[in-house]
Amino acid sequence: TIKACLFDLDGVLVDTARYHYEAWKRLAADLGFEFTQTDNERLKGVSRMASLDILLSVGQLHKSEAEKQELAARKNRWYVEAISKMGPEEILPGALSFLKDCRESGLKVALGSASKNAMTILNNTGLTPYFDVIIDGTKTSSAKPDPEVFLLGASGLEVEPEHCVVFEDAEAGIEAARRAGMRSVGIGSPATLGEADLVIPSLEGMTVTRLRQEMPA
Ligand code: B16
Ligand code: MG
Repeated sequence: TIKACLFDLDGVLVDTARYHYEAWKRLAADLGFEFTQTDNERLKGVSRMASLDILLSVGQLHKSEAEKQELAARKNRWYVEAISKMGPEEILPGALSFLKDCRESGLKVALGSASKNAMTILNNTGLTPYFDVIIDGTKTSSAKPDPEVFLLGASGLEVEPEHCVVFEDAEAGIEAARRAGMRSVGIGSPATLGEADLVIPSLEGMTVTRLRQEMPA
């Protein structure tokens, strides 16, 4: 039986990937190289410092730890500036009605995001009240594919992992769910999310009834 749903934020409930991309691209331009949309795919679901390491490898640059801290902070200032202007219209199609359906159906709801900026995004879009438990990048020490973020979510909800379903757009997140002993729904393409128990293009049209029908027991 399904008793709880755990949601990733970026790419599942809101489309913040484009703000991350704009900020990383601007940082790369400051450093004198181009960072493409394709390069950016590799940053999905990855933590801020790991993202910076990938970006620097694309530019074939080596930086000291202190320089890296400064570069990450610079990118984050631009990103925070962008998300501070977000509103409820930036919630992805189907996300709000599915969250409401979960609550009305008596399922518990948690957030499991790698982002340290999750609270700003949830508050600006009005999504905060839909969550019983919020686990974000300020509460975890290991990044996805480590299962920590989802295990903390499940224990906060007091639901066993076998009764939890994770919604994720990143391969690392699907792997984290599997390692947590949870079932998963991939949001995106089966080509990258094939390891998920169910793959759907978006939350549009998703309901608790449909989830119960399509999710293997
Ligand atoms: P921040 P998620 C992740 O959020 C993003 O997908 C990833 O691109 C980002 O680098 C990471 O959060 C850290 O974000 O710099 O705001 O702490 O998909 O796990 O909700
Ligand atoms: Mg994501």
